Amino acid sequence: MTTTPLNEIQSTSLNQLTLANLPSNIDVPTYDRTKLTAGIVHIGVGGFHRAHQAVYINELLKTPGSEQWGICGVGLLENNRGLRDILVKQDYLYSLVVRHPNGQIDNKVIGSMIDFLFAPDNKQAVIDKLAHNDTKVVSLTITEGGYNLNPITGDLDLENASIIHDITNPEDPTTAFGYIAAALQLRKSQDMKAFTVQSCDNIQHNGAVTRKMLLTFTQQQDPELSQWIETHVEFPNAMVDRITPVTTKADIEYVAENFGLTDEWPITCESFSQWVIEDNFSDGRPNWDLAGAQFVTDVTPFEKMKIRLLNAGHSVLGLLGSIHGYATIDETVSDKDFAEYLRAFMDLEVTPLLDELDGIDLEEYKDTLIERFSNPNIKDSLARICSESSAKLPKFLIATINENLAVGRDCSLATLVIATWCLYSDKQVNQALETLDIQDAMHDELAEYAHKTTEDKLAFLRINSLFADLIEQPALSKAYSEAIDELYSPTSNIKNIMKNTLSQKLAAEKL
Ligand code: CS2
Repeated sequence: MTTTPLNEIQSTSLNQLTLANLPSNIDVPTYDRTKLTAGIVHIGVGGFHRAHQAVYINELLKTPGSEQWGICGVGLLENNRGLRDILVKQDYLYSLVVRHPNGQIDNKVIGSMIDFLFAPDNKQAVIDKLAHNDTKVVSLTITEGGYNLNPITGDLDLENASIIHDITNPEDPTTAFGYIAAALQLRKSQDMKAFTVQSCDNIQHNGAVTRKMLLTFTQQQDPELSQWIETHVEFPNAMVDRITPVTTKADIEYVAENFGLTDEWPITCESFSQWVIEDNFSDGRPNWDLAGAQFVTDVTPFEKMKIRLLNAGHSVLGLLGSIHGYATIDETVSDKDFAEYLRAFMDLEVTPLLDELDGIDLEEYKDTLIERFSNPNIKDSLARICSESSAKLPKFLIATINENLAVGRDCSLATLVIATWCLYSDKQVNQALETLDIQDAMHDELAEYAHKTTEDKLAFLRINSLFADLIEQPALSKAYSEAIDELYSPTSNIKNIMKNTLSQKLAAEKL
């Protein structure tokens, strides 16, 4: 497809008025948006929310009788100001470009969001919205790091400065937990029903984790409130899935050029989408199943399968591919050495840890993952995948290493990924010495430990908050130091190291 510079394209702004004049090949909301009320308040309106939950609701709203399930977005972070301005300008509409692996493209305008509150400007407005009678579900995509979960204790990190601030200043919240607690306090004092807190993040048992974090938080703040939450608030677990790359200038240009539409923040995503939800809600819920979601009584095996295969698979490709010099997931996985390594990791180090799932053929699931990763129309950057690895890897990958070690199973493929993460955090360049774009809340600490690797091979593993006592496991520390030796050798080449690690593993499996 050719692209014309933005300033040469005649385009109209996307908003409620311009909707009527869009080309007929864009699916626009046909329901009456003025009739919608916000039964859902969503905290964390990133690309994923706009490609996933908001799209399910957009579908559902086509069914009459669903008008109470509009979405009010909430941005807690200062850097959400720009998003708020764009959404307000566009009447909370945005375009969704769904790119299939075969090149087919579905274009939609999503209309399920009807309001957006930017918390730094008016905290009370957010608390009041959460406490509003219409609000039945408060959903979250606050990223893995947003839960302030200490991966070692499995509990809320009570040393985190924002958490300490929010516990001691209930009237001046800054975190999701602070806002939710303030709103539930208001509802409790007014004898109102509780809302459901629904996590949509990639955390195993995301509902149970959210519950535990909020109960610990409120126990410190107000034990009576904590008791009330324990009795009245439901936290359904859910598995969420749709690959949603970061929006690029090319995505904005695509929308302008093909639809004559200025959308300052369109969303591009893959065609695959899945949402498996436990059906526990405090005060009603949308019939998401009418829009393609699945309700189950226990989501645990679905979550584990997805996080340990898809998300961990992404991290495997992300870290190894970054050192090689690749920029995107599709580029990395279309290299057969990377595809083979990934498949062996999935088959030999993850699959033995997964439970049988009714109606799911794991072999087929893994084949589909590789197909999805290979989608040449989804340019999912390795920088996005590797961002916040310190919040992701404990759940995606280190958990797998621990479970394998506990039963004496080799996990050299995952171990090489951890050693590569050390090299990545230490040198911060790829094999061609090009600088890597690294975003991580623990960036400085990761670099500080990684920098000590030449004098102490195991230095990186001494980051206790990530690895706990992994270093004490002889099988692990042996495989890790061998990987470090290879990665730090002057002639090191990541593909050769991957090939050696894999062939040694396969040879050992045959013995
Ligand atoms: C990715 C996920 O952040 C990551 O590392 O693995 O964002 C992934 O694309 C989604 O979970 C797909 O559902």
